Amino acid sequence: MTPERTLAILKPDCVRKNLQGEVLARIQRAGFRVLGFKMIRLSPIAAGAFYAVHKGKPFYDGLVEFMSSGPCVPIALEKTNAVADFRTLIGATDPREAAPGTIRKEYADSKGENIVHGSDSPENGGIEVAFFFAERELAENR
Ligand code: IDP
Ligand code: MG
Repeated sequence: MTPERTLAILKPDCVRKNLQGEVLARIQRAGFRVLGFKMIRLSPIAAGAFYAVHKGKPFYDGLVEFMSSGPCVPIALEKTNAVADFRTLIGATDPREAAPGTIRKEYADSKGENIVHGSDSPENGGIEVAFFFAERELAENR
């Protein structure tokens, strides 16, 4: 089966808590291959564009403010069934509802500040990886 791509983002709360290494280690131990990662600070415009699908929802402005509040770490990942397996690894959006042992359950404080992003479909996995990475930044890993 062809490996699938998904985009993870270690969100600003993850970076502020110095959990980047710990969370990435868990991702790697779960069998994901890291194709690329970088640390950047999103502008409010870039954060708003990335989460454009949520525009108009009550949490949108807070989400944009949070995601642009400090550096974050986008990570391009590859694995068979990457999108679904990654969402299983991170758990439900709200850490209170996340299964025991998931990354959000263990590290997240709230539904808004929930440590990590994961793509929601294989199609969006490809689109979101391309939002942060040029193909030539990933090609060396193949
Ligand atoms: P997901 O990250 O689990 O895919 P989405 O529904 O796509 O969840 O929402 C995107 C992000 O927006 C969430 O990860 C979280 O940071 C934030 N968010 C979603 N729903 C709420 C909410 O009800 N209150 C506060 N923030 C929210
Ligand atoms: Mg989502």
